[in-house]
Amino acid sequence: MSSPYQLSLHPEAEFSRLIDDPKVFAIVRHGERTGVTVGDVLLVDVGLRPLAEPVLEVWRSGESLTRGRFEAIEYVHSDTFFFGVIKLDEGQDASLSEMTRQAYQSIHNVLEETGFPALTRMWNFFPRINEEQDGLERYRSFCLGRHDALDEWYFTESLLPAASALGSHAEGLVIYFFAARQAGKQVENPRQVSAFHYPKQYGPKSPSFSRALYKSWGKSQHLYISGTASIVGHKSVHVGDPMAQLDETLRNVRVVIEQAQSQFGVRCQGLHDLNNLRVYIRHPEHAEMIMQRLQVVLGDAYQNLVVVWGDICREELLLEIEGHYLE
Ligand code: 3EB
Repeated sequence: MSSPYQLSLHPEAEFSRLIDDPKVFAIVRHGERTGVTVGDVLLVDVGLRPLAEPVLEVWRSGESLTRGRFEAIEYVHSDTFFFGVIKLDEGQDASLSEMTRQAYQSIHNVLEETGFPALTRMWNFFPRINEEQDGLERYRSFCLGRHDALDEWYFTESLLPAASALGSHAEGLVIYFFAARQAGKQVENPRQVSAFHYPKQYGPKSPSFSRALYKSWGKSQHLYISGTASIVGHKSVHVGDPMAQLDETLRNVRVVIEQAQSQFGVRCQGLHDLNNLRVYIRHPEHAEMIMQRLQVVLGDAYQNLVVVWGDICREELLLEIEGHYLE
């Protein structure tokens, strides 16, 4: 079997062509607003402003697809993979942790119903991530709701998906995700304490994600690398120094790739082999120097870079990087 789906990056100007491409099943668009628009293509606006082109992440598949809605989730799936998205508006009545718990419960329900029990990759976006609300930072509140929902589910730590959780600058909780029929393989980073084992000082319930997930689709290999930051052990390092945080983050991403190579024979040879890298930057004024350095580090692969304005889940972290290897 070859890869069931592909990812490509495009400038905004190509939007109208892509939305009419019969193989495109989802477009993730960076811009000011949050929203989910349903049509032949699932259009996901995540509320992260782009700091450069390209701004469109385009998911394509040659497989025959089924589209549907379940509770608040819009989805599209083939025989082999599932893509879904949920957007919830924060009202007066439910806390962020309760909303997150509900969202993850719905995700569980739809995956149970359609027969895709293995979450592989998840993205979570919501505003004011570092703000305190009812005595708890909103990121920690999100982690609490996610943890509780996954606890009720069958989840064991070794099955946790790769994930990213970022602060957007638009209203609403948006979660989009991929799932499969069979589980992938967890990849952790020996330089970092596993996020699901972070000590209590970072919140009442630990963040439920794997550093990366390796998934084979027959002969094709995928490596999903979670949001990665300047953390060594469980501590943030290089506080106040964006360039040193960038170097440390790249070191962490490289080590995760090396782990995937040595544990599972993943053919990804390094950063330059990734199909995409998404960089989240807390302060837009840091973007230029970060991008200049990435241009040097990545060479030709710099064209696979998406750069957006987003808040990282710890106040002192200035940037975060995620990526995909899809062959
Ligand atoms: C970290 O390593 C940085 O809560 O889903 C990165 C990726 C981070 C995913 C999540 C959080 C999440 O802890 C933050």
